[in-house]
Amino acid sequence: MGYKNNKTGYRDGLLESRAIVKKGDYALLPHDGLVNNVVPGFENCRISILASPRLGASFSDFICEFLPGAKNTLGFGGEGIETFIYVIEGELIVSDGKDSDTLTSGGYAYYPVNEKMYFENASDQMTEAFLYQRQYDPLEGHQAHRVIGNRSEIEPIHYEGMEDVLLWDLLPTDDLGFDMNMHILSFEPGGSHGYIETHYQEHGAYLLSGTGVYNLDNQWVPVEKGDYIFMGPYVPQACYASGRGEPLSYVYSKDANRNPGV
Ligand code: UGY
Ligand code: MN
Repeated sequence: MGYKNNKTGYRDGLLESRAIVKKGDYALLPHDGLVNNVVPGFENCRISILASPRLGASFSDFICEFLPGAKNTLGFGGEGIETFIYVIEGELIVSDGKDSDTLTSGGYAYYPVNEKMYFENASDQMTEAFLYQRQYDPLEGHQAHRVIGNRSEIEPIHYEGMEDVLLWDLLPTDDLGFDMNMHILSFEPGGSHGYIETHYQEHGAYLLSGTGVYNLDNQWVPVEKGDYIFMGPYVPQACYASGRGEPLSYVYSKDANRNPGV
């Protein structure tokens, strides 16, 4: 059920959901519970707000379907804000108002603080994309810069030495100008984390494919493609991939390169 698969209205059985919301700690937002929001600037789009400060996140995430002719001429991001977009499927023109890049499936763009992103879907098909925005945390003597890329151009690494778990780092990992990174983790069926992580950083993860079980604060919950997971600071986390053939993979953000302060 839900707007993402156009199954709304009367249903035969009981209302039920896999959603879990523990504000500030973690949340699982299954795809069938997402609702279509209005976000100023996004025209001809079906957009759903995922994590936000209201959930306890230091960032906001969105999943957006840009219908043919969709655009954003108001701009996404801007003063004090850094932005990121990952195209899951379709084609999207991303620009700063002058220079533009056409992103296709697996394509992404990071714009540093104060640079607005503008969008246009000039194709005749729907484009689905995952978006992120966050207040940039500056560090004296260092600056982030614009990054345009595609997952297919990056050689993934075996995550912590495991053959069946691959990691793509979408942004530079050796530049302190970046206060966050975006990654893709992909687990073949049967693959898993090597341990249950507990760490300072937050994540917002959108599941691109597969099925599995995710450990959130030591509860194992089933997850699948199209679900969204928010993991707040220190929340215990790990997953096992299940299913047949298709890896469990997700694109996710992680704050980085800053002193937590006292
Ligand atoms: O980068 C990470 O912390 C990642 N391994 N976390 C996660 O997948 N939940
Ligand atoms: Mn983690």
